[in-house]
Amino acid sequence: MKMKKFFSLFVMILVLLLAACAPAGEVAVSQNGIEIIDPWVRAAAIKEDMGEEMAGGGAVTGAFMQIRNTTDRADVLLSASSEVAAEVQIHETSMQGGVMSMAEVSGVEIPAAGMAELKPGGYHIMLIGLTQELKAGDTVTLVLTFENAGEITVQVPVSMP
Ligand SMILES: [Cu+2]
Repeated sequence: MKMKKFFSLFVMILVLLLAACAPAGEVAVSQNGIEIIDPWVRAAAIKEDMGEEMAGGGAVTGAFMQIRNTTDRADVLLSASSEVAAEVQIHETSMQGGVMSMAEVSGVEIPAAGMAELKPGGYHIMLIGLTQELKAGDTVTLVLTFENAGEITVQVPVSMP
């Protein structure tokens, strides 16, 4: 009786542990061994009083996601593109002398059987020169180019931070 109770407690803990290890996010795309998990783009307005020049070149936003590499060799996110932005760059945010700044990087490595996280304050995909307003509930098509996995197209929901 006592032993059975102990065993059921053990099973319960095991189930809890396994649940904790499972990926929390939702896989949006799985292709060539790469999984794109929980992608989102930050909503962004294009102010009309910016004028035509600013509306084309001034509005920016960021795209964020987790990238899982299920293969046994490292891959690199090299670039991205989207029809809603004139230019798309991969950026890394860092603190320099107490000031937050960001710079373009040549790529983000996703380790073999590992993950990379693109999140506010870290690596992110920068959409520069938005061609349209991005409202929560919209969907943006993003094409990601990986060194090994090639091009992966992902539909990214727009949301407020
Ligand atoms: Cu940036």
